[in-house]
Amino acid sequence: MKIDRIELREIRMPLVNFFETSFGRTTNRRIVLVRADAEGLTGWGEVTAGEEPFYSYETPETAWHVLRDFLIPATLGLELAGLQDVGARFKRIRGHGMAKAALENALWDIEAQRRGLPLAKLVGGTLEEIPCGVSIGIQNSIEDLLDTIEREVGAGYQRIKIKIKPGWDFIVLERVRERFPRIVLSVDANSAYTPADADRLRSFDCFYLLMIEQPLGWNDILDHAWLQRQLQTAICLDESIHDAEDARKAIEVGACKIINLKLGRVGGHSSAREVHEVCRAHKIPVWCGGMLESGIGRAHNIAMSALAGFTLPGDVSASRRYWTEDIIDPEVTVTPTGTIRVPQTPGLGYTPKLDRIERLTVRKESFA
Ligand code: OSB
Ligand code: MG
Repeated sequence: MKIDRIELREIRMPLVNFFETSFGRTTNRRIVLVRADAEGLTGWGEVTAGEEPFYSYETPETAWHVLRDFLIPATLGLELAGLQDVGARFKRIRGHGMAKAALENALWDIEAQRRGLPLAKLVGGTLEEIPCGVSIGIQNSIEDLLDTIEREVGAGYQRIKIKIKPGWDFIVLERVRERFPRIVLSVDANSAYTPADADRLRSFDCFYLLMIEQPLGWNDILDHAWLQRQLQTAICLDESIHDAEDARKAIEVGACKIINLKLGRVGGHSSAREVHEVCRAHKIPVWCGGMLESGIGRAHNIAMSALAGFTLPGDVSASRRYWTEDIIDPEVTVTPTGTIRVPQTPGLGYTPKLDRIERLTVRKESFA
C-alpha cells in the first residue's frame, strides 16, 4: 500500500448534553479527523483525545503535531508492506496512541475496502450484533441522574455506568439502587481516589456493581492490585492500559478482573487486537470504552467490538445521545434490546458526510 495523500482537519461539535467526569465538564468537542487516500480509495480515522490533557496527556493539538511532524512523514508516499509495517514504523515514536490510532485506523478502513470486507471482519470480528451500555456523567442533581437512568433503561441499554468522585458516590449509589435495584450497574472514577480511600471504595461492595473502573492513579497498576485484594467488586482498568504488555502485567499481578479497551488509548486496531488476545488467553472479559466520539470514531469502535472477547456491553451508544446531527450516514442507532448491528458492507460501513464535515471544519492541512 502506498498513501498518496493525507488530510488533517479539526472540526468543532457541540454535545447535546454536557458530559462531566471527576476531571471536568465537556460541552463542546474539538475533534481531529484524518483522511487518507491510497489505491484510489479513501479511509477515515478520528483522534479521540480530550480537549484538555486530563484523561491522558494527549490533546487535539499534540495529536496534530505528532501526526504532521512524525507519523505522516513516516508513512506518506512510502511503499508500505501492509498494516503491520505501519505499526513497525510508528513503534519508535513513544506514546501518542490517539494520534497513531487515527492514521492507522484510516488505513485499516482502506484495506477493508480494498479486500471488499467489512472492517469488523478484517480485524477478526465474528459478532454480528454487539451489546451496548451507556456512560452517564455527573449531573447537577441526583434527581437529574435518576431521570437520565430511567430514560436510558427505557431505551433498552443493557448496562448503566455512572461517573463518580468523592462526594458524588455512596449517597448517589444508595439512591440509584433504591430506585433501580435490578439494573446492571457499574461506576467509573477516572482516578479520583487514592489508596487512603480504600475503606470508602470497599463500602461500595454492598451495591453489587458489575465493576469499578479506574479508581486509583491514571497510570497505576500496583496500587490497583493491592486494592483489588480488598474488594469484592471487580476492578476494571481503563487509563492504565496502553498496550498488550500493560494488560499482561496488570492481569499477572491481579490489578483488574476486567479491561476497558479503547482504540485511541492503545494506538489503533493492531494494538487493540493484541490486547484482546492477551485478555482472551487469561479469560479476562473486555468491553469497548468511549471518548465522546463522532460517527467516525464510533464506527471504528463498533468494528472492534465485533471481536469475540467483547462479552460485556460497551460504552458505544447511539449518535443521537451526543449529536443533533452526526457526520456519518446512516447514524449509529441502537435496537430496542440495546444492541448495535455490525455493518456488513465493505470498509467502515458508514459514509462520512463530506459537506457536513466541511461546514464543521475550523482548520485543515493537506500532505501529498
Ligand atoms: O473514562 O470512559 C471514560 C468520556 C471521556 C473520557 C473518559 C471516559 C469517557 C466516558 C464516555 O465514559 C463514554 C462515551 O463515549 O459515552
Ligand atoms: Mg473510564
